[in-house]
Amino acid sequence: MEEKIKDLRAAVEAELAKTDNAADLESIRVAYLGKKGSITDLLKEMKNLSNEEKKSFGQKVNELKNEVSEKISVKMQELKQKEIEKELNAMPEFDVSMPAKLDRGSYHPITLVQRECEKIFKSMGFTVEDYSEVVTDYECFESLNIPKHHPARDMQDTYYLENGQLLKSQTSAAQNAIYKKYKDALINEGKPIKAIFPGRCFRNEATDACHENTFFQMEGVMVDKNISISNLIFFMKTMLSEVFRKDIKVRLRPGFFPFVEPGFELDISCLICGGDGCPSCKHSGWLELCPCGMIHPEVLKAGGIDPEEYTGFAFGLGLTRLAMMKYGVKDIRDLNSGNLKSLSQFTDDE
Ligand code: FA5
Repeated sequence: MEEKIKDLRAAVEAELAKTDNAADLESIRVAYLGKKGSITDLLKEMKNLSNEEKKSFGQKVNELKNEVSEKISVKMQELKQKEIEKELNAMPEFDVSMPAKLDRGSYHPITLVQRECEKIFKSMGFTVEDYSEVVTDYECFESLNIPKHHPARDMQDTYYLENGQLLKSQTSAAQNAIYKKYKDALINEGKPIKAIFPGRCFRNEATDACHENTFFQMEGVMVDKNISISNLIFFMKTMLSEVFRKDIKVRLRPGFFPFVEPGFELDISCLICGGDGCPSCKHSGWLELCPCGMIHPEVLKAGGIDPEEYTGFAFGLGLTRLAMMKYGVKDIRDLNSGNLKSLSQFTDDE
């Protein structure tokens, strides 16, 4: 029996030394330690031994079993380690200090167009103002000559908070605050009010290729003595020729907004279809881009400015639509989609 144990130990060691893969190692384990394995078989032979012999033989077989099991698991670790080293050696060498090949980030087309407009108006002496997205009913409507229950509110249904405030439906909502901010400099120092205020607007809107429920406008106002429609037309023309840098067809037609008198709709010929009509322009060939007009006396009064002494113009440029026309985006919803693949094509060098 002693002899058998010695032989088995030697046999296992010889086989382990030869093995170089996990599958062979598993076969060795089964051949020696499995239910019908050689070491397990030794235990079955114990029934022929005396009680005294059984005790010492059983102890020796168990020692052999533990020893073989330990050797197999050590060998398994060695093989795994070798496998990892082999895989690492097979990998191509690379320079960890090389810059990663990542997609370059880009500005959103609306940001690009907004910055361009800001640059143009700043160069003409306008300040750029920031304004809250959550405003009061007074700011968004009442101060703009739109009392409660006025039908003009229907066009600008928006999202209301429980405290009565609302998400602004138009950047005109900042007009009153701007007049109040700059009126003293106008009245006491003769400094004209020249401000633009871009911002996000919200409307409870059925969306289509040219309407979104969240979009950007850029409001502009100028107030001084003797401001007339000619001033308004000059600034509108300059802005459009600077943004598009090519001839575009524009039309000015009467438009009604309670906060301007007279009021105009400034449309541009659709640059997606060249004026033939398509979903982007509701098949009319024209796109409403920048309503404008002379500021209503009641609105100036609400801002603390005497309409007998001062006049002014205001406009509400549809920035999102401008981005569509400038970059040939057929569907306004693509601009809010967050689809990086389609938005990244507008990357510029800024
Ligand atoms: C206004 O919002 C007025 N506050 C503009 C104004 C300012 C008039 C100052 C006079 C003086 P309107 O609702 O038409 O007007 O919107 C102005 C522009 O915003 C539109 O011409 C259009 O370009 C854009 N716009 C309006 N609604 C949407 C919408 N749902 N999705 C995308 N753009 C829109």
